Amino acid sequence: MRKVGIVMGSDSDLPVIEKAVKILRELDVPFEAHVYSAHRTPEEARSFALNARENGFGVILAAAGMAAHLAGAIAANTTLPVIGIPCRGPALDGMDALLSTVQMPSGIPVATVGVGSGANAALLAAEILAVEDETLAARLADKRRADTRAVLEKDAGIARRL
Ligand code: RP5
Repeated sequence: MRKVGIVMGSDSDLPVIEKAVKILRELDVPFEAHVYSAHRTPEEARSFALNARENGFGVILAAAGMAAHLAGAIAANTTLPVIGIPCRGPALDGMDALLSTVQMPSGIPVATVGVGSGANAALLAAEILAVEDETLAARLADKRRADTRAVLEKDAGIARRL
């Protein structure tokens, strides 16, 4: 199976990435994580993206906050699918990163999830890899069923409590 590449702009984005890693581990999806910044280490970010396909990656998650150019900068240098995760910063509650990540010019797409949505980013990455992987598709279906059961248990719990 191809790997999920995870790039974060700073180690301060780690709490968001940990949500993604938890899901990838649950689904047994291989991944590799790096701290590369579009602004502070532009050469490393570029080189990672340029070599990602030949290095065995199938999809890339890019998490960044503030003027979040990381996902776009990665997408500019690969035709692998890139999923942007806007992270909350000290001002504007993540709206700055959300708009910076989602508003890509035509020709260079970034599939953007919600602010801080590491879990959905990982699920989307797994769904992309599962297009050609029946075993992973079955694991995703099992997870959906387990998540559904968990909500129905909460429903029953609420009925008992009220
Ligand atoms: C962005 O700036 C990073 O992705 C992070 O969300 C934000 C703040 O970075 P630090 O100052 O915490 O390193 O590039």
